Amino acid sequence: MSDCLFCRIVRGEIPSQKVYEDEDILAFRDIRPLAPVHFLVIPKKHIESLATSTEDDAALLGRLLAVVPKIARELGAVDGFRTIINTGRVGGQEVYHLHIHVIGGGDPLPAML
Ligand code: DGP
Repeated sequence: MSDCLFCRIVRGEIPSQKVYEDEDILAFRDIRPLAPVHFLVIPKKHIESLATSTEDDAALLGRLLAVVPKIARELGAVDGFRTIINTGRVGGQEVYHLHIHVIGGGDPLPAML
């Protein structure tokens, strides 16, 4: 998936404000932040969306979530945060490379439901 936007960010072809990186995972600030802290956590491997992930991705999916609290804390989202995974057309997914939004660091967010 060489022309995928987030794959290009992983490869450093498009600049990003990285907040975490390891062998399998990259996290960087969202270009259109909805709150003082808003970053995206992505697998370096191209997975189109949560809907196309498989059982084989289970450990990686777990790790994507597991790195969230530490990064959120480091960036100042100390009173909580919201995690969102938009999936597919109905889910409002814009970029088709799986990502977790992490949003916080400001006033309490409105209830979703
Ligand atoms: P969504 O697919 O709707 O879950 O959201 C995609 C998010 O990606 C959106 O909040 C804006 C962000 N985004 C889009 N293009 C770029 C980019 O080039 N750099 C960064 N850092 N974020 C981007």
